[in-house]
Amino acid sequence: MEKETCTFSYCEKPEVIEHETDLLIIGGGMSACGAAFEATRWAKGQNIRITMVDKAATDRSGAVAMGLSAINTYMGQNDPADYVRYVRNDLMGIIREDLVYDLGRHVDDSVHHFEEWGLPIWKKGDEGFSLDGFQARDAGKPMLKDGGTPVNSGRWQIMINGESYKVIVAEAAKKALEINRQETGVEENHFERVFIVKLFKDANVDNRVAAAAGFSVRENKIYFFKAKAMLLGAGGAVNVFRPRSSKEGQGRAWYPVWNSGSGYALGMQVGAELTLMENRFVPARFKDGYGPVGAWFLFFKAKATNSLGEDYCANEEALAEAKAKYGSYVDKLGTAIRNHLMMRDMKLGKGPILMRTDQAMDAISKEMIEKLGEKEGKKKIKHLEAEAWEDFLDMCIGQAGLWACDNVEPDKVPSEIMPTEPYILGSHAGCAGFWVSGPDDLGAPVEWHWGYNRMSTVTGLFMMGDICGASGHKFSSGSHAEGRIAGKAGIAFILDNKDYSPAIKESMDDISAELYLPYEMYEKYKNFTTDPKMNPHYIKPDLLQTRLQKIADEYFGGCSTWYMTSKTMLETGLKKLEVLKEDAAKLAAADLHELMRCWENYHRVLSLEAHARHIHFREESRYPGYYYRGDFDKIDDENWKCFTNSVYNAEDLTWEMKKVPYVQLVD
Ligand code: SFD
Ligand code: AMP
Repeated sequence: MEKETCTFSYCEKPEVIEHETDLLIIGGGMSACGAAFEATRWAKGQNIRITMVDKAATDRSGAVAMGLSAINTYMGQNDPADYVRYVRNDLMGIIREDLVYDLGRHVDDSVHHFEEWGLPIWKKGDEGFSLDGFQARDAGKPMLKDGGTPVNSGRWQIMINGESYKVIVAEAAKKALEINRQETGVEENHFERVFIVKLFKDANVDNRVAAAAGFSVRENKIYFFKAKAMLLGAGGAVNVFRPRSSKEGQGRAWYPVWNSGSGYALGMQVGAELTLMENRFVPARFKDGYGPVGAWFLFFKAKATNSLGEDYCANEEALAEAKAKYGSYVDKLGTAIRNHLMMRDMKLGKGPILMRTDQAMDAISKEMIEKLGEKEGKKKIKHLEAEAWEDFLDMCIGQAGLWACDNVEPDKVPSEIMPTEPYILGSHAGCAGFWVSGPDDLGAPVEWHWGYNRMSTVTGLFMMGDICGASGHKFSSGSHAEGRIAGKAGIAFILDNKDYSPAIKESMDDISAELYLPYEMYEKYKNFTTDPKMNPHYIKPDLLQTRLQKIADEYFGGCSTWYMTSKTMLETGLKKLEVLKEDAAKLAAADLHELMRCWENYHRVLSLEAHARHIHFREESRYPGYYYRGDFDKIDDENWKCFTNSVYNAEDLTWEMKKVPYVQLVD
């Protein structure tokens, strides 16, 4: 088919705004806010300009938009080496221990800052019961940094009143950016509602990132940022697989629907090396509302059972069967294995799986009345019931709405939980992302360190949060801490390369034409049809997304095959994906919102392709409960206890795949 081009014969030419900076932060989420805060400190007095660009409004952008009710990574009295052991177990034995340890030794400082900035953190009360963040403050409990004792739900997780978590973290980042703006005298350094589409390499310096192009999602404007270094924190890939939610519920997902794989796509297209992209996260969630389960399992000590009331994680037969395939990894009962055991029971018809919220609340009530007496105990129980609702109101309002609609009173009836569709991410219980340089003081192989912490294999391009690979279980606090690590390293890189000035070979006209092509397509062909959704000349983003999700779901191990795939299924799906990628050149947008949808979906296509190619390369089932290779349904440590790395060549659309030895650093 002839390639379409944009000559602005049909759509209006946008205004082009060129912005030169030193450090460009792409994203405005947890990692990006950490980066802005830390980079500003190190840039002080150096006349280094820092700019943040976010596709949304930073106050509520990213995964923490709705808020959270726990901070899942806090060391407290724990040794970071233990944190490494925990992450390694949960991620089936293969992680970059240097990155994980590095995060563990820095993360608490981020949490202490959150509290100083106003985040209410639960504390242990005098009689051993928990006080929420406000009660703790009113009772004069000390802050964490001054020795206050948090309420740990699990070993690493602490409870917060977190509805405004993101607003609080964003405020500090925005303040930092403003300090930098005043110091450097620039007019503007925080761009919201600008969607970055593409990165560009330097015209003269080999393998060095130099610029980023995007467009405003509100105005007819294209933005072109030139920078000496970039920190990429644009989050994971959501809505890549066909979701379980359908029709009027469609659009609901557990992870943020607006994180569309830009983080992966932007880095991949300039050739940054990826690692463990086969990994994914399939969270067990409250059915249909996607409410997180952690607080219920860990804090309320609820048990999940099959419909017969049996603990599916304690079934001897199931455990023996799993051990025969997946070996000693089963003993650890990590997230993937718990999923695997739940799925087994569901496939045997022992569903629905139920979270016994009623029994948990009952046990807590008894304990409280026993310890505090009838009156005080009942008062405490009321407060706890409110907390159970707030767990969702803080971070997944839809789930609270669904409970209310279904007349669910969690203290009276259990609720269904269910494995969701897969998500590609690297900061929660998953580790898909880029291969980065680590710290040099932790005994890691020399080839894991090439100068600057968290710098990718593209010079000047740093990765953080969801897209920094092989180092999951960072969560919100760890992503912030990783942003700070990258922010500091980015400034060091700029200071060490003072004479560099970015230069690009592409013209602004060509870049504008590429970004606005979907507009031109729509305007050119919109009259060839009676229904603007259907057209022989173009494809609208929602239809492209439907095709993408169908391919992912049916060929790459989505819900419809119970997460099962194989060499032949992957190869068939990859062929369909190639055609879809070709068709993406015919994407059409009727307005700015759809223009964003077009590019979001293109980013999803690339993220999914990386995911599928990695699953294809790794000939074993390393992550049962996340996905299965039916043709290699076992863990094969002899051949596959290694990282799987890849590089995408966007010029000729080829992939280079390789194994990289895993090295254990912590006993
Ligand atoms: O309950 C572009 N997370 C949890 N972390 C915790 O610590 N505790 C919890 O309780 C957690 N849980 C949880 C969590 C997330 C969600 C959605 C729910 C529940 C319902 C995980 C953390 O939130 C997560 O680990 C971090 O936020 C990851 O940080 P980061 O920086 O990697 O991603 P981000 O915060 O989503 O920010 C992404 C940013 O990129 C922007 N962006 N900007 C410009 N151009 C583009 N093309 C862009 N594409 C994206 C976004 O706007 C955003 O600012 S629980 O399940 O365990
Ligand atoms: P979730 O709400 O499922 O995202 O979990 C929040 C935190 O609790 C994460 O750190 C999870 O790894 C952990 N978690 C969730 N469920 C369990 C469980 N059954 N056992 C141990 N840890 C869990």
